[in-house]
Amino acid sequence: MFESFASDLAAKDFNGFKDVFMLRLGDVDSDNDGMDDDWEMTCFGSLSRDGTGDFDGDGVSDLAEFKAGTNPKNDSSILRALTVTSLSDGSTTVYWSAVPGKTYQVQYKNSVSDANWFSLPGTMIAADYTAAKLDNTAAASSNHFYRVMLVAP
Ligand SMILES: [Ca+2]
Ligand SMILES: [Ca+2]
Ligand SMILES: [Ca+2]
Repeated sequence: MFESFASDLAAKDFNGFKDVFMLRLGDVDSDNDGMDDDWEMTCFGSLSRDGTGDFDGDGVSDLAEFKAGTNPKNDSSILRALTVTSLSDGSTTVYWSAVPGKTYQVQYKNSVSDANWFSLPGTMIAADYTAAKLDNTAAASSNHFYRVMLVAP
């Protein structure tokens, strides 16, 4: 935000009073590929990548890394489940690599062949580079398969 007496910043602004202008520096996506220009310039030095490529070859597209907040030039920087721990009372905790401030949803299914995923109640906002979610629904005897999803802001 800034104030200016300039008469050439907005059309027909001839009254001589100062006006308040808002300039948006971030979140500009001039090539409409879903990735902010600032981020593309910082990571790749140009806007030439369209998001479908996988610069670092970690299996996650540049666009998906932008959304996840991971580093598209580092193949160890990806969203992934890290470990699952189960206690004897049947409660299970899923840990994953996270980016602070991003929101995640953990889902599970009882068999790999099941068609549908079920969401554990509640999303969570990561406070650190590792996030964890407790699953009280997992009975000690059953299998649960997990996935961690990024929730769009
Ligand atoms: Ca862009
Ligand atoms: Ca990648
Ligand atoms: Ca990466």
